[in-house]
Amino acid sequence: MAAQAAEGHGREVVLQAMLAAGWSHQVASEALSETPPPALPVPWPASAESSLRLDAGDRRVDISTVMRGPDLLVLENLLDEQECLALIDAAKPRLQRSLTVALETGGEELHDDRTSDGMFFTRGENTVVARIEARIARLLGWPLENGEGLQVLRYGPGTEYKPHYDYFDPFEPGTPSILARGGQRVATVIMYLQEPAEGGATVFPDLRLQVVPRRGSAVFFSYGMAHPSSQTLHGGMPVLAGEKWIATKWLREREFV
Ligand code: PD2
Ligand code: ZN
Repeated sequence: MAAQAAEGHGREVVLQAMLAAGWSHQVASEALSETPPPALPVPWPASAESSLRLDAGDRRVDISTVMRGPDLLVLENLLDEQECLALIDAAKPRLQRSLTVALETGGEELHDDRTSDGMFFTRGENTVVARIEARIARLLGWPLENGEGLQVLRYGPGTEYKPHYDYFDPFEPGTPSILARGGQRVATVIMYLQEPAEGGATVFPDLRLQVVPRRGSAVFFSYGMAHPSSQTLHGGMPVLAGEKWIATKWLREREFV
């Protein structure tokens, strides 16, 4: 059942198979939502638990916080100020009200849970984007090709991103078409390009953790299981004053096409 779900079969298909095998409807649907899919390999820098800094190729990145289970790092100086400003400048003319993935169809839709403006760069779109992507790949030991294009978001006062999981729900009917482009998401890197005057922390409610959105720093976390037991529920708290800008890199199991 979990294997079928991981392959992206719709919940309905798996449910029908269980009913045909003699499960009662109630027991089958409860089991479906409770069974975690198999754990996937995830990125993790080998020396993260012993080093103060990580080699990211063209620079050394400072580690300020390490968590295991769920696996999470807070990184300082992942980006320099010029890189943050360059991403903001290049993104600004292309911002649109953010869409979220519509899991029922695999398309995108406007959603009140996410009130920021955003855009996507394609992978390697300009020299700054390419440099940052190479840095993340080196730092995490995860193939550059497995990354989605960088997303940039701008949050003005009063805007937020309500808590959610970044993986795709294996039982939603739109998931198979999303997974066809590189498999599941297995990790997220949220980079802070501009800090707001007030508010805007990234919150992990299950961990009772808030990461302060400091320019140039980042939070990395992984989720080998596309299931709430990953404890990777996270959200962007409302910005109370000023503007918060972030860039997000989502990493897939395989090459993202
Ligand atoms: O802006 C954030 O703090 C935030 C919170 C939750 C960003 C994302 N998720 C994301 O880009 O997935
Ligand atoms: Zn997120």
